[in-house]
Amino acid sequence: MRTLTSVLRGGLAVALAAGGLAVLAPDPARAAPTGTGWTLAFSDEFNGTTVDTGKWNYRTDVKAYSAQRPQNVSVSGGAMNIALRQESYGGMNFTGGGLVSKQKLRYGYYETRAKINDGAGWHSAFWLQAGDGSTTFPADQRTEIDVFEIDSIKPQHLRHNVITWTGSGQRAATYYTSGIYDIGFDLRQWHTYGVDWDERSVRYYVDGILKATHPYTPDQWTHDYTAIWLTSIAYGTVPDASKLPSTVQFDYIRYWQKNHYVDNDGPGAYGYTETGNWSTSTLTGWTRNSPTRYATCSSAGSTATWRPDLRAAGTYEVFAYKIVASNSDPAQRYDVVHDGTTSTSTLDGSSGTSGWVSLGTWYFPAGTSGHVRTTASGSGCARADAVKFVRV
Ligand SMILES: [Ca+2]
Ligand SMILES: [Ca+2]
Repeated sequence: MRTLTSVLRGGLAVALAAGGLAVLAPDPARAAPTGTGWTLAFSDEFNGTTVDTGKWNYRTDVKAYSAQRPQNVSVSGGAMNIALRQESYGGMNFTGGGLVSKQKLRYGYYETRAKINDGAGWHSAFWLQAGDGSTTFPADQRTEIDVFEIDSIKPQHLRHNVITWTGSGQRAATYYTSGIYDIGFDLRQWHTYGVDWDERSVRYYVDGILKATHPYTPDQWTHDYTAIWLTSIAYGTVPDASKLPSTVQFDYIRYWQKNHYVDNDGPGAYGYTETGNWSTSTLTGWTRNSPTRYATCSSAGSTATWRPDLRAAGTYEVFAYKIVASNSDPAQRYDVVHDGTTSTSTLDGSSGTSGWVSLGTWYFPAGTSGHVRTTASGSGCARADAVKFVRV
């Protein structure tokens, strides 16, 4: 068997076996993203022999010039491979495919290493959005972050975007794009694509180099949870059938988390509990689509507790989201428990501006021992929304 071995940047050996698919050598040590405090929280190295259907849905929609099929997705040779075919299926003459993570994630650093096909007509992407792969227009579609979009007709060109939606294919106003640009090298070779997404901005990296930055200002300020999409479809121009079948490959997907949020709804609400009497308020908090809560006014002692599961020990600055109203508790107590010690502060909810308020910076062990508890003073309406632990 003819085997061609070459060494790419980073020292990763690649053997190209007869038959065309690159067979990757064992991955080098995982490099964490720039800066401190990152913890790997989700990954698939695609080093097995089957798709891990515990982690992934298949993209199965019909769009543009292709239908997407699970049969086109395989894991072998150290990579996830999407076969691009000329075949009649789903009313189309071409088929593509891809994977969509079942777990929805939010802020952090996401990275893949990918290699697009040779031949015009295919749109490959590493992107973040709600959905299970059956449609790109799910009802809960809000934030779309395109870490890369590459149309194979121009294999040196790509684009990075933040697009917002109100659901089911209806666009919202916010749209940021790098525009399609020439990156100066061939994207049919392996390259690394990363995105650092936080509550204010989205930064895109190719081979570790910052290529574009966009604000993150979702129209509904939803602080969205999104799935990871690794996909390729026939799009833009009818595929060049002389180049088919072909393959798009992804070496791995890795997600690192640094900061921890606990809101009082949604997937992040795992760590939120209450005692006493609380009701849902009409006032807006950190996330417009998430409720805020208030304790029975002028009744002392109701508590709300936010308890994140910190993935890594370290120093975190702790913030509470203060909601200002004239009848809010002017002396709402906050106890932060950090490594067995309690630090107490008092916030005046009846004055100032709604927003994040720092409670202090401390060392926390990993796990769920660290937490924030607020207690109503009884002199106004204590309010509870979200807290965050920001790694410093
Ligand atoms: Ca791999
Ligand atoms: Ca909330």
